[in-house]
Amino acid sequence: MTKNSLSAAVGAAVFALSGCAAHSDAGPPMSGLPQTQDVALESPVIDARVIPLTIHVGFDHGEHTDRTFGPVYFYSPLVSGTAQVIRVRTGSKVVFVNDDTSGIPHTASGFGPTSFPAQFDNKSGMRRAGTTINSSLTWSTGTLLHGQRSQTFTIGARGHYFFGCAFHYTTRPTAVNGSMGDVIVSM
Ligand SMILES: [Cu+2]
Repeated sequence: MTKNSLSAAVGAAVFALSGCAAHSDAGPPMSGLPQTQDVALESPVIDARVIPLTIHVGFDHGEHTDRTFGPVYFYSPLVSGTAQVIRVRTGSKVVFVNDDTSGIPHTASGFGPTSFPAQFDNKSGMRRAGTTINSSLTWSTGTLLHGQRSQTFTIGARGHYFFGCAFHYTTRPTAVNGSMGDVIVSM
């Protein structure tokens, strides 16, 4: 095919596509648009029942105000980028890794299913405990030094589980206080 006949073919394809798009305008009006905005505001549900999900821990992730849970800090399923509420399928497996570029130690420690507590109230804190993320106040990664990975946790029954860092959780996170807490949603 010569260059000219190729561009002619591409032109025809573009014309066909735009004809298609014009035709679909007659269908349900803009049904995709609000859905797309919802996904952007609430983190997507991740299925990690077969391959464990890495949850990255560090100040690099900053603050994010979740539509359902409000401000959360410093935990993310993304290597870089903003903090997120972790939404996963029930039975998923997760591993926390401290890859904070500042080199500071952190933990992820459960606060139960009700709300962020007024102060850190996990029973294990800097000691590694448990392998299930559930409504207890006992599961914890223990202290994760820079580069360390936690034990593998299995996500328990449907619900939402608040958690935070034994070193950097001060009180309920607000958009400005930098209190290191987040939520795992099992769904
Ligand atoms: Cu911390």
